[in-house]
Amino acid sequence: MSDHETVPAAVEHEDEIPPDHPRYTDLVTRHRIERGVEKGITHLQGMHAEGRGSAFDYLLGEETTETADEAERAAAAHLLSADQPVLSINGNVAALVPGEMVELAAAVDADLEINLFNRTPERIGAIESHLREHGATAVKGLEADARIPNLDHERSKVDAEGIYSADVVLVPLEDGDRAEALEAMGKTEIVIDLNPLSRSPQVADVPVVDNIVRAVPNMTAHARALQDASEAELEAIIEDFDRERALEAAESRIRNGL
Ligand code: PTJ
Repeated sequence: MSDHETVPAAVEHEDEIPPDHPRYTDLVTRHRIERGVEKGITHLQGMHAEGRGSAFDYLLGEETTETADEAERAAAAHLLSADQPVLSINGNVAALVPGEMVELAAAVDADLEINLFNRTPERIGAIESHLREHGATAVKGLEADARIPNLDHERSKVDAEGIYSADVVLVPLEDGDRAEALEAMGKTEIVIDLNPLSRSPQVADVPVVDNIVRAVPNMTAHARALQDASEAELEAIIEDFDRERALEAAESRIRNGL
């Protein structure tokens, strides 16, 4: 019997998923996305995104690789040395790691901004409440009083005091067009995406090819460890990170298991 055939048929709460199940993380992730859809947080397309991510994660060995860990440390260094860092939240991110994003924002003194591909007032409201239930005290992205240049209307909406004016942005599971448009605005972009061939990690200053459920807590751990680092130390970590090598290493792991 394969691992997939041992999946419990119906799970009401994620506590019912046995932690010793070989597919535990994948089951929890799927469950959170399903609940996210039910609560109006996650778009139905988020299920497709999750399925794609899950397949890449399987091929990556469902672990944080050495180069992903280096990327997560470089991401923490960028966020700590930023003037105005912003962490972007979409429907998948809110369903999968709401509390973890709040913790990362606190560790690097960043703002949280809801930034949706399929933007509706109902989803914005549901995600805001969800983030507040997980400890957020301030959430941007409700006003959307600025526009990212060269993107069509709904997808371009951001806060003037948030992503629009940020110098460093973390955009997990981001749409390729928007990642390119943010890059064209001159922002330092950190992208979390399990597909190294996707346009978003391809244009990122720091592509993090890892599952967001592992990547975000690990970035927070790095940020806490670097809390007292000097600007020069942070700069050295940023300079040492090689984005091309990180993308190549992830692709090689997926294609060849190396
Ligand atoms: O909530 P919205 O309206 O903003 O929409 C969000 C989605 C994710 C539906 C939207 O941005 C979208 O359609 O994204 P894509 O183009 O499907 O890209 C999502 C990327 O995230 C894909 O490359 C997946 O491989 C990757 N991905 C999915 N799940 C994870 C992931 N990467 C890291 N961790 C995951 N758990």
